[in-house]
Amino acid sequence: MAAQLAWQRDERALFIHFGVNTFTNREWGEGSESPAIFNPTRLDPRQWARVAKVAGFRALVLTAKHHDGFCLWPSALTDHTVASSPWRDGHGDVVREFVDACRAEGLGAGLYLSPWDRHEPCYGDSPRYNDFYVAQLTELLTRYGALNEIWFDGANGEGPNGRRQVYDWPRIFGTVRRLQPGAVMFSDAGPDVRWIGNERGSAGEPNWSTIDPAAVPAPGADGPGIIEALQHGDPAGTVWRPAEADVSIRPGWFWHPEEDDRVRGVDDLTELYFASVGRNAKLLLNVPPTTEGLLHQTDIARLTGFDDRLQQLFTEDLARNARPRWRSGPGFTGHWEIDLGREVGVGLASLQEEIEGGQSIARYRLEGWAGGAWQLLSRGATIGYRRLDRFPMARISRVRLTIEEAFARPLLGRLGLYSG
Ligand code: FUL
Repeated sequence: MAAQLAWQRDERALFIHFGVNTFTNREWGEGSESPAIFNPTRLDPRQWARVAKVAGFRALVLTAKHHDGFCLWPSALTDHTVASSPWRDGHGDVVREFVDACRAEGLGAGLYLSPWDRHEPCYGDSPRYNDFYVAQLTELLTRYGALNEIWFDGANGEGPNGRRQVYDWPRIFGTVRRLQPGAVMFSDAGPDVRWIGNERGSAGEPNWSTIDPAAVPAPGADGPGIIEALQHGDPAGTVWRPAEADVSIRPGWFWHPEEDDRVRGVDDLTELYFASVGRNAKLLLNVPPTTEGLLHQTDIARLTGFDDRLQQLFTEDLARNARPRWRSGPGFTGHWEIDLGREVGVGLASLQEEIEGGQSIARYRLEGWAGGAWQLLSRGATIGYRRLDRFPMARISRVRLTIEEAFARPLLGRLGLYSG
């Protein structure tokens, strides 16, 4: 589906965790927080979106409601919302400002609506809460124009009545598909894009964008083999469900002043990029606003430094003007060879399959022609949308990408070479 391809090509999105937890300095609210505590002094989603834009992020996802049940928009279904807060005298709508800001910067806008709700009394009374949840979702899907991602969290605790909520996922997913056909839906169980299986920003090796839908039956499902299935996908899987790696720039998801000196540095963020985007996943990096409602200066500096580093690494593609020639071997094996026309020093390769045609490469090796012989630069399993390999600098005049195993005829998207 076109939305999945566009979503993956965005490569980097910013996750924005903001809500009552920002003001209580907690990670998970109880649901009993008073809306009176929600009062950002300088809230400015334009700042979030501008920072995202200058730092090379192409979309943002906001926690419209976290597990505490507090809504960042004036939902008609509960009074546990911004309308009951002192912020903008109860006339504000963070979701509106967020979506408008994303649009103004030309970025995708996504929303997270926690299924688990520790405030709502009907939570756990399954049919009633499903109605409530779908109605809240409908507000978000119909009031704010086109959204590009809807994020369903897997955390699912017990309701006040001690019963566990049984979600009507087909109805929930169907509502999104009907009202926002251009949005991708994220959860452990897709249906469009899947969780990578950890919150460390690290994709599996191999990482297939296809998966067996029965391996992860519902969001929040746990059991043997689920994390493995999320990490690696499955070459025999019947659905296309590329992975998203969500990770925070700080130890927590929400802003905590005591973590202001524990913000990931540029090297660390660059490693995250290699471990996520460089292994066929999308990076969803969380950067939480402060009680002012602004991103912190340290986080901003790290984000722009991170983007500068990537620009620096990927400025000059040494294989830019070269044409790969394919030579097929038995079955779906074969190799592409590129004559670089001169000797260049390379230490980094970007390999891409043409994912409109799916993903088929299961094992490859990359070699460079150096001193009259082929020298191994890197080898790996899957490529998919993108695979980034770093290796000791080699001076080469030709490069050869050999497909040792594939499940269908491989289609090369791009092969980029950089000094690294
Ligand atoms: C988890 C939640 O419990 C965390 O608070 C956070 O929102 C993270 C992205 O997902 O399941």
